[in-house]
Amino acid sequence: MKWLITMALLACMPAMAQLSENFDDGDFTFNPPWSGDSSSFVINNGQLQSASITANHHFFLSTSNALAHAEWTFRVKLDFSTSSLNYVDVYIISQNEDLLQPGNTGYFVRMGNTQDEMSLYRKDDSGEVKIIDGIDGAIAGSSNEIVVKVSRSPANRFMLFRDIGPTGNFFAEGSVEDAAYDSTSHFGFVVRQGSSSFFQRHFFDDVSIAPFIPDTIPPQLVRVTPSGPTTVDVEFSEVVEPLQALSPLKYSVSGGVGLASRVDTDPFNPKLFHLTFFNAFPERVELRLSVTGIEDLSGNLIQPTNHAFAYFVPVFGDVLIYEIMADPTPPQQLPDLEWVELRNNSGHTISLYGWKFCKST
Ligand SMILES: [Ca+2]
Ligand SMILES: [Ca+2]
Ligand SMILES: [Ca+2]
Ligand SMILES: [Ca+2]
Repeated sequence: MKWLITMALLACMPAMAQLSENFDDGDFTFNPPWSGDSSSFVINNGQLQSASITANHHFFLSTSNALAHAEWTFRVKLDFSTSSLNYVDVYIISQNEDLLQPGNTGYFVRMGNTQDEMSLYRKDDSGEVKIIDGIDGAIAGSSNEIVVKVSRSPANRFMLFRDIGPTGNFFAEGSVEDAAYDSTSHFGFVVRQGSSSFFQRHFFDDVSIAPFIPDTIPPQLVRVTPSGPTTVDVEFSEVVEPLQALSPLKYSVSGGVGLASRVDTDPFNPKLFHLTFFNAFPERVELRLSVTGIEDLSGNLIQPTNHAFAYFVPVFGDVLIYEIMADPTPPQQLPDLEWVELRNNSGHTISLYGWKFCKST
């Protein structure tokens, strides 16, 4: 009887299992099963690869998924220059197993088109609508490997991120609220290819669909490093609202320095910003950088915070060579290494970036 009740309870539970697929078993027909234009795909070296050799072809593969508020991540390699006739659509939400059914509804990430961008679209019965317009030229290379992350909160806020390279750093493409389609039956890939130079050049891997986990942790300042008499680099613990972070009014320095005059993004690290101040930093003085009014992408506001730093150009005597260990095979209880011990005599943090240890004669 207990067994019957357990079975009945299990049958009532919604199918909310998460999906994790790396194609490493070499078979997309089971565990989990993917279906659609099966003859137009193969698994090559643990990746799903397009296999169609038909010009002007539009083809798809999809798998079952019931999570419509989730975090989706997947890896895509487009081994060609994208264009208006050569792109992929990754359906994160689809009401149909057949992603290309004309009346299908849902949401997809389009990678490529005339703008060589990565954007989020809503697919309505009547057509498609771009709802997050990604930065133009983001995937303008002749071979593009991208990890894509999309999340949708219970309040229907979509966020789209890209990591090109990949480098391990996700850049935000944007966010939008859209509640049109609240359920899903499938996830999948659509390839649109033009001429033969685009055949078999689409690769997909490392798909994960996991329940949405809300971000309730405010951003923090993790690093403040002076880079010159009026410039300092500031790094946050996570990606923050770019419009807020790019406002010089959000940053001020004690000791009479005052507000920043400009803020620049970093091309490689979305958490890093380069600040310039109107006034020079007094040398060898502990200053405090205050940051206010900056939120993470979920709207959590940074706590009132300040971070100490000191700017100065080291002079003779600030850094001392304290010990030289020149024995490559030490007698006992020491690692089999040679080293030089430096002592910072300045009372302030000194970056050794760019320093060299050399002999003058
Ligand atoms: Ca499989
Ligand atoms: Ca794989
Ligand atoms: Ca764009
Ligand atoms: Ca956060």
